[in-house]
Amino acid sequence: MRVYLDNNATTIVDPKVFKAMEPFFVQMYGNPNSLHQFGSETHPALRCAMDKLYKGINARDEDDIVITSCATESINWVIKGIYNDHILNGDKNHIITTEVEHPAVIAACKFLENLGVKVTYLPVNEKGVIEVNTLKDFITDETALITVMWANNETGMLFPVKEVGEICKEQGILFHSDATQAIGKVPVDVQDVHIDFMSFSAHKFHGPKGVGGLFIKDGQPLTSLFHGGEHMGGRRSGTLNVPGIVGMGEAMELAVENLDFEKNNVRKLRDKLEDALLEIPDTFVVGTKEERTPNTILISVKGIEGEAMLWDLNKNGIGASTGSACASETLESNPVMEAIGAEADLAHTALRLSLSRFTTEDEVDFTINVIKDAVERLRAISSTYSYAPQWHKSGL
Ligand code: C6P
Repeated sequence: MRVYLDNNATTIVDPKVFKAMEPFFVQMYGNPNSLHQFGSETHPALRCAMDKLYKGINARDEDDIVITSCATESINWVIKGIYNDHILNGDKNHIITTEVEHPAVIAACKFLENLGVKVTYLPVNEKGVIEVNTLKDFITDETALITVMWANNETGMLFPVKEVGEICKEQGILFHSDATQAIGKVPVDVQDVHIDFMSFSAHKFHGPKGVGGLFIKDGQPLTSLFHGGEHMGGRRSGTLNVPGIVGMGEAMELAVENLDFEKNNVRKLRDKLEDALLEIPDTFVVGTKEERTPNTILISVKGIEGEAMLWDLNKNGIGASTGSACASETLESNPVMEAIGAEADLAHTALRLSLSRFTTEDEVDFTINVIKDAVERLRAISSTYSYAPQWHKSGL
């Protein structure tokens, strides 16, 4: 059996999405900006996809969405664009974000720090989320941007974006949220939450890789990263990725249609897996089930290095991760576990299991058995666990 439990890294393309994309590779391959029929025959599908996208997040209209290549691009665009428009060319010099953002946010903020921008990285509580009161304490007259993720990629924890949006509105601060892990898992409504910018990537919700988007409220100005032609109204130059956009539109529509399925069915399987794993002594999961996206578990299994567990799972055909795919090539400890205050050796024991609407109960049952066997075997040879039985009694 092959079991894919790394859906926060990427997801399978829904066959319906693939089918919608197919005609735009070898039949309707024209450049939409060309004046001949090869180009213009792609227009209806592009318009339809843009409609599905803006409706999926309840934006005002398609002009509020700019297609990019991925969330990383969208995030870099917002952060560097605001630097250009409001910090370099204004009187503000401060950005607030969190310690547990995706590397795309953290690295873009570090880049700006090197250029002299002040950045506050908000700490998180033991559940891995920020406290709104702490955020208020750090706001100054110089704060140009607050960037807080909608859902964390490692823990699945949902962030208080509605409250953050209200604070930003009251104080006249721009608000960006990285919703990459929220779309398709929980409702994302840009009119319900006061939000100026929101980033997303199609491949996280069963769309293709290499295409994403940036929601820009009321199409407000944001200096472009990519200069060139007049694509996307001149905001993001580069020939349109027609199959990608069509696929992302289809994936968005399906994601919204499947939200109840996520909330009920995916969550039921996730909870079954989590409850079974928590029966193993000396395990803990970050954050409560209710406050997380329905598909994610970040579990610590004391005494077992995450990489050793992954190796064992992989041998049995199960794909999982120790955390963000962007950081997992290095054997560093899980940064979110560190941010919640876990000891370094515990932060090395993180295992991220992320399900999708394609995960089956048989796969979950198989995974439970494999993990239980692996824990028994690996703990028996673990120098930190088998020789330190007192861990059983101690808490975190
Ligand atoms: N996180 C993970 O394993 P791209 O790669 O640009 O499509 O998405 C970047 C990104 C941005 N924000 C969040 C919250 C994300 O989770 C990701 C992608 C993957 O957690 C790959 S590093």
